[in-house]
Amino acid sequence: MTSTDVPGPTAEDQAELEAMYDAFDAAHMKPLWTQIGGLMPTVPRPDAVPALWRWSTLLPLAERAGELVPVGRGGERRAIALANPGLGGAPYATPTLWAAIQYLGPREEAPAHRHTQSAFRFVVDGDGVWTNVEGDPVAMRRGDLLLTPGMHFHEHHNTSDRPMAWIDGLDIPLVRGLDAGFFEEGPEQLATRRTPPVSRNERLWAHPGLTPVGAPGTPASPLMAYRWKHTDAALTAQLELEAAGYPGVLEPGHAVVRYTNPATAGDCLNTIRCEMHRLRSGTRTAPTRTAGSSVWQVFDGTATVSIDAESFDVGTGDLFAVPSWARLSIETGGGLDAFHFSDAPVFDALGLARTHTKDPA
Ligand code: GTQ
Ligand code: FE2
Repeated sequence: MTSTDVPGPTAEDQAELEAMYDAFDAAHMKPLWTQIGGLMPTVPRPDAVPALWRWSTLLPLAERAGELVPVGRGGERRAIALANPGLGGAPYATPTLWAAIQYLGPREEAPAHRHTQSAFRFVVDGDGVWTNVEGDPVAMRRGDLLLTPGMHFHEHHNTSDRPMAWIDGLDIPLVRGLDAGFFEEGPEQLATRRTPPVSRNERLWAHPGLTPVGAPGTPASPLMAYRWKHTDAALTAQLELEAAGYPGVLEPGHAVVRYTNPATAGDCLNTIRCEMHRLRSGTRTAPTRTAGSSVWQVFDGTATVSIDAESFDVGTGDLFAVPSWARLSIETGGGLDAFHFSDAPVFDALGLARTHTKDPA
């Protein structure tokens, strides 16, 4: 008997199958075999798409919110999230990362609170705001990365007569997906309006290679501020060494520093990796795919960014999202400094980290 002679399902068989699927539905059960392609794809198939937000769009809208919307208890922060168009209207830049522009007018204050979500601020321009982290006043200035690890009380206050805007990065979608969110309001009064030039945590922890003996180490960084002066010097030195013929740079013309916990050399936050990239003028990075999603903000310079089939021309302040396993390449004519944050620590911790670099085409 050949296979063409195998009798097909009878009407009776069909009716039994349909009854079984109806019974699955009624019992809240789902068979794997009808959806395996969507559940277990051969490579990640993110809903998030390559997306671009221009600073020239974000900043005027944040200024408008500054005119129309007060900051205070309840809303907590005047932060406006970047919503990836692939994520169905959710206020998420990627499935794991929140990215927002936050704005404080002259003399404004954002009240104290703490939460299990980890946070950082990155300042593309301006100064005048202080963030008190556990009562320790930390100045926010151009090029600085400021941390608020999970469950640290924090409040922000603008001591100047000028407004200030910056970006926030948090693991809000990850923590939401894990149902791990806890949130507490802090005191109504600011912990302090003091504005010391150097925060207590920097006085303890901001000395390269020197660990304060007796100070408690923590999984997230005990250092809350990474100053542009240091970041810039590290990148400058890497590229100078490369130019002098010494090894140690990631790829030709591409220097990267990672913001780390000085007590462990691990990532500065438990769930978010932060890095600053510098591309020498005329550099193009090798096209790379990485499991895990990320967001970039141009700090200085211009570039053309290719993410899968998309291509964006970007300049200072512009942000773009890179979905998991999207092919990324960055090309700059005049040179580029770009801040990058990702969910890489989560992928590392769970054994999910993968990366693939192709030869430049
Ligand atoms: O500054 O404390 O963009 O709690 C989102 C949640 C900022 C903050 C955000 C927050 C904050
Ligand atoms: Fe917060």
